This record gives sequence, C-alpha cells and structure tokens, in this order.
Amino acid sequence: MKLTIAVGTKNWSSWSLRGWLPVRASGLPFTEHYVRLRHDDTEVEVKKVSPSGLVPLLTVEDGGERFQVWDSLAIAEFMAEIAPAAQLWPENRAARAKARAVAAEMHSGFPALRQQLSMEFARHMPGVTPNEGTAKAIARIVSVWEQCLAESGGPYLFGQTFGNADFFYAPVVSRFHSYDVAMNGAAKAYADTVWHHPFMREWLKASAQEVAEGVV
Ligand SMILES: N[C@@H](CCC(=O)N[C@@H](CS)C(=O)NCC(=O)O)C(=O)O
Repeated sequence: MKLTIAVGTKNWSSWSLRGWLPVRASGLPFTEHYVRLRHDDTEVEVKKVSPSGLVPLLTVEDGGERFQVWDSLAIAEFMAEIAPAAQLWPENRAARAKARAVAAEMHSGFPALRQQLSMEFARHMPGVTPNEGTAKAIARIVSVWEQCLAESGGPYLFGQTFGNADFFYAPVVSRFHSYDVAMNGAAKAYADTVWHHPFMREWLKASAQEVAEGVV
C-alpha cells in the first residue's frame, strides 16, 4: 500500500498537523506532498491534488485501487482501521466512544480560539488577551483534558498511547505554547508531554525552517 499525505505550510496548517499525526503514528511508510499556503499559487497547487481545495488529503494506492481520503477526521479513522497495532483509538469501547467525541468536539468547535489564536507553530506570540469566546474555549478544553487524564491516568488523554484524540488537540497545545496560555497541574503536564513528543519535534523542525526561510 502506498500512502501520500498532502499537507500545507507546517507553521500555519493546524488541520494538516491533525491529519499528518495519525499517518506518522501508524508506523507505515508514507510520502508527503507539500503545498505552500497563503501564496499566489496556493489555490492552483492545492486544487491539483485536492478536489475540496483543502489540505490535508491522503491518497491511497493499493494494488489496482487508488482513492483519496480528505478531511483530517476521516484520515484519523482510516489510519486506525489499517494500522490497528498503533492503537490510534483506545481498545475499550466506552473509552473509544469518548475519544471520538473528544476529537469530534475539536473538529467541529472552538471557532473563537482558532480565529484569535491562529497556529504559529514555531513562533512565540506573547501579549494576546483572550476574548470572551477564546477564554470559554480554553476553559472547556482544559476541563476536557483534566477529566480524560483523571480517568485514564495519563500521560496522554486515553492512557499510554499518543493517539487520535491527542492529535486533534496537538495544534491547541502549540497555540497554548505560542500564546503563553497559563495552565497548571495535569493540563500543564499533558501539554508539555505532547509539545515534546518526537512527532511534534519533527513538525517543529520543519516549521522553524519555514520561518528561517521567510516563507511564513
Ligand atoms: N475540515 C477540514 C479542514 C481543512 C482545512 O480547512 N484546511 C486548510 C489549511 S489548515 C486549507 O487547506 N486551506 C486552504 C488555503 O489556505 O488555501 C479537515 O479537517 O481536514
């Protein structure tokens, strides 16, 4: 099986990070197709690979079959299906249902936080005061993290494995880091653990290179 994931500019593209993490964590070989966002040729270049005009998008070639999986949550589900050993969703049915709800809440919510604290993976952007919507989103996210960690015992939301539910909050961890969002206790320990995970370090290295090259 050949897997190709199209991703956008890594410093900015939170959705790309959400789609890339399950592919990276699957342990399966894959290649990346990189598209530069917010550039003159972005629309044309994204449309060449993605009919929706959005990234991430996963192209699967398997024998004579070739198909595309667009949307980060669909990619997370597909990777869990083809790489069961990676345990991208928890094994326990109730925990798995909850992990899906946690990921879906991020996937469909928190617009104020996304807008005000846009992802700047490799940048430190202190001095932003969260507006009312962003403050509510931060409080809700921290409470979801605290509840999951208390139930699972951590260090990740559903226990020992850095999995799909964590991947959906990985861009939030980056935002909290960039904008100095204050946390303490279990939520802070969780954010630190995710921020220092080797996959996040890989994404940081690429994002920092984009900053150094002046493309973001
Ligand atoms: N719901 C989609 C959202 C994907 C999305 O909005 N991607 C943005 C990048 S983060 C995009 O491709 N924007 C096109 C552009 O910036 O031109 C998903 O989960 O994959």
